[in-house]
Amino acid sequence: MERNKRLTEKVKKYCRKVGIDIVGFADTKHYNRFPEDNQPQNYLKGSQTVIILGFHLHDIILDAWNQNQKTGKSYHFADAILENFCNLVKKFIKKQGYDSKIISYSPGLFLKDSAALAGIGPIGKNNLLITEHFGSQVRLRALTTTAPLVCGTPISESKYCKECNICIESCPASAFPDGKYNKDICRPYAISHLKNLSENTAIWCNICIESCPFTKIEYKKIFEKK
Ligand code: B12
Ligand code: SF4
Ligand code: SF4
Repeated sequence: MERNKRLTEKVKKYCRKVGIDIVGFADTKHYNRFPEDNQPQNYLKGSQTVIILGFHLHDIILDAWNQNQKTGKSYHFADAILENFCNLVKKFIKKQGYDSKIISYSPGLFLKDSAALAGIGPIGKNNLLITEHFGSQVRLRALTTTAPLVCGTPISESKYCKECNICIESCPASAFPDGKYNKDICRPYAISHLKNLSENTAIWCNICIESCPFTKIEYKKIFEKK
C-alpha cells in the first residue's frame, strides 16, 4: 500500500500549528503482537496508521488527577488537553477525506509501545518512553485513522540508558528488582504515597521521570530561556 507523503507533511504542519509537542505515526501492521482488544482494528476497521500525540508536562500540576469521592468520576488535566488535541486532529483528517477514531483510555492501545513503534523514542530503563526534547516528562494519547500516512521506524533499544542506572537507584519503592520494572511493587507504593493537593486532587509518584538526566536537561533549558 502506497503511503501519502504530502498528506503526512500536512498533518505534521497542522499539529505544529495548533501547538502539539510531539506527533508520530505507527504502521498498524505492527499491532498483531498485542492482545486483540489493544489493536487499532478493534476501534476502526480499515485503520492504516496510529497517530500518537505527546504533551509535555512543563508544570507538574498538569499531572494532577481530580476525583469526586462521592461519584467516583475523575479527570486528569493533561489527558483532557490531549483529548482536545485528538479532536482537532480528527477534524483536520476528516477534511482530507479520511476517518479516524480517538482511542479510549480502556482497553486502549499501549501508548508508550506505540510511541516506540512510531520511532518517537525508545523505552528506557525507567520503563517509559524517552523523547529527545522532554525526556520521559510527556503524557500520551492516540487516534487511529484510515489515512495512509508515512510511518516512523520502530526503536527497540535505548541509546540514553547504556551507562546509566539513575532512575532504578532513585525509585523509592525499589520497583526495579534485577533492573526490570515490576508493577506489583510500584503500584501499591504509588497509591499509598499520593501527593494530595486537595481533598479531591492528587499527583502520582513521578520520581522515575524526574530523576532521569534527559528530563532534567530540558527543564534546565526551559528555565534558562525564561
Ligand atoms: C497500567 C498503567 C500503569 C500501571 C502499571 C504500569 C505498567 N507499566 O504495567 C501503574 C498504575 C502502576 C502505572 C504507573 C505509572 N505510569 Co502508567 N500507565 C498504564 C497504562 C494504562 C498501560 C501500561 C501497559 O500496560 N503497557 C503495556 C505493557 C506491555 O508494557 P510494560 O510491561 O509496562 O512495558 C513493556 C513494553 O514497553 C516492552 N517494550 C520495551 N521496549 C519496547 C519497544 C517496542 C517497540 C515495543 C513494541 C515494546 C517495548 O517492554 C516492557 C517491559 O516488558 C498506560 C497508558 C496506556 N494505555 O498505554 C500508562 C502509562 C504507561 N503510564 C504513564 C506514567 C507517566 C506512569 C507513572 C510515571 C505514574 C504517573 N505519574 O502517571 C508510573 C510509572 C511506572 C513505570 N516506571 O513504568 C504514561 C507513560 C508516559 C511515558 N513517557 O512513557 C502512560 C503512557 C500514560 C499516558 N497517558 O501517557 N501505570
Ligand atoms: S512511579 Fe515511583 S514507585 Fe513507581 S517505578 Fe516510578 S519511581 Fe518507582
Ligand atoms: S535515568 Fe538513566 S537509565 Fe533511567 S531512563 Fe534515564 S537515561 Fe535511562
